[in-house]
Amino acid sequence: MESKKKIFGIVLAGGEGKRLMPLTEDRAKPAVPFGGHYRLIDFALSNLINSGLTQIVVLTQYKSHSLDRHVSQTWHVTGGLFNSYIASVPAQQRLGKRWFSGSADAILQSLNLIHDEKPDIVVVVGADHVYRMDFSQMIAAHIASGAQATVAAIRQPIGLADQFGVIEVDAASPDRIKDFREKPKDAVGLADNPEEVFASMGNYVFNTDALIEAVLRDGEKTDSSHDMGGDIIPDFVSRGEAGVYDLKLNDVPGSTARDRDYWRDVGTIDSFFEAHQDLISALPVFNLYNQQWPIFSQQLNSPPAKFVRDSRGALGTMIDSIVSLGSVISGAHIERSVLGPWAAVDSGAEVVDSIVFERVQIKPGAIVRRAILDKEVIVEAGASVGVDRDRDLARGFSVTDSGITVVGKGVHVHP
Ligand code: ADQ
Repeated sequence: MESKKKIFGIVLAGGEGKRLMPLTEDRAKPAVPFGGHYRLIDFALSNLINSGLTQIVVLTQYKSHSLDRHVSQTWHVTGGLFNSYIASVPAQQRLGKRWFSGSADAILQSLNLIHDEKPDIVVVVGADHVYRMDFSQMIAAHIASGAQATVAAIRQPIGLADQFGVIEVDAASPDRIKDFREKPKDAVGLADNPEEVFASMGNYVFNTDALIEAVLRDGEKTDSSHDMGGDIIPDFVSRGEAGVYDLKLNDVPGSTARDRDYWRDVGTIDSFFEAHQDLISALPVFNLYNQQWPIFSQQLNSPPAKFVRDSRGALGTMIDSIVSLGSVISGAHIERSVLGPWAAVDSGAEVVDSIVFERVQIKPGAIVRRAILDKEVIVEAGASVGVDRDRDLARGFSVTDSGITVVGKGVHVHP
């Protein structure tokens, strides 16, 4: 980390996450549980803390209660560092009685936080991705390049181009952005691989004055959607001031050949599901056990997970799965699944290819396959989820085209 530069972190956490419904029914997308006891925002915050940032604000607005609680309970900076904090800042309505209209407006409405700290550099990151990244390396590259704004980027399949900001670079100066288009429908693939595009990760490094000027300029525009990717970055590109930082260059301590460059946008139920699959094999694609770059989260004051025979002495089995603290699995079969805290899975029940959140109960003989069960769902004895698509739909559960059933918070599933 450039020790002489003062760095300020902003986490954009106001996203609604409509495509993750019903998991975002009453929580903001960054507060959606992930990988057992984590929340999505823990990945961005862990990366910033591990990168050495000590002043970080989390801008929230949409259904922010559970997010604010998570940030304040989990992310209080300890260790006596002078003026270190991670603060959750709900929409302040400083510029009139309105919510943030877009991510750039969220920064505009929060400029007082930047003015208070007078940083040299502001790092702005999204809150809904699963990845490891050392921002100190990106900041060093930003400073060396002389750009006013630097966008982190990664190669993605061209079929996903309409979900991302797509970056074009000049072969002559590969760390400069020549063209940037937000979510184009007609993206052209890269010269060396037409099946891929260079996509913005939604993480940016700015020189402070340039960021302030850009959001003020944008705030004046009546034809802007006040979006970082849609408006602010294209503005820097049009001025020839935008650089790009390839995640490939990022060497996170303790990362393996498998999970170097790992980055998943978990914006849909399918991608959320797949990212969980990346955690659970013996050689995981994303390694939660890298102690040199820990992913922090709330440390639950809970008993350990326990696996026991059922009351009649029948054995259970568990393979390729994650089970969180407080869970009790008795005589059940768990396979390729992720169980959140305080899961209770009873005799003869089967949980396969599934994700269950906190305090889910799966009673004797119940079957859960290719399903996501939100907090406090109870699957009654002998009931099934994810076995009969039409029946799941008829019971009001959502089922994706790929056949993943999602059961909302607190629902009781009957046989
Ligand atoms: P999207 O994720 O579609 O694309 P957006 O919906 O603005 O863009 O969300 C970006 C981040 O800002 C998220 O973390 C979200 O929670 C947060 N956010 C959104 N609106 C907000 C608001 N009003 N207040 C506070 N926070 C808000 C972005 C970029 C693309 C890039 C993808 C990568 O625009 O260029 O490719 O991220 O996933």
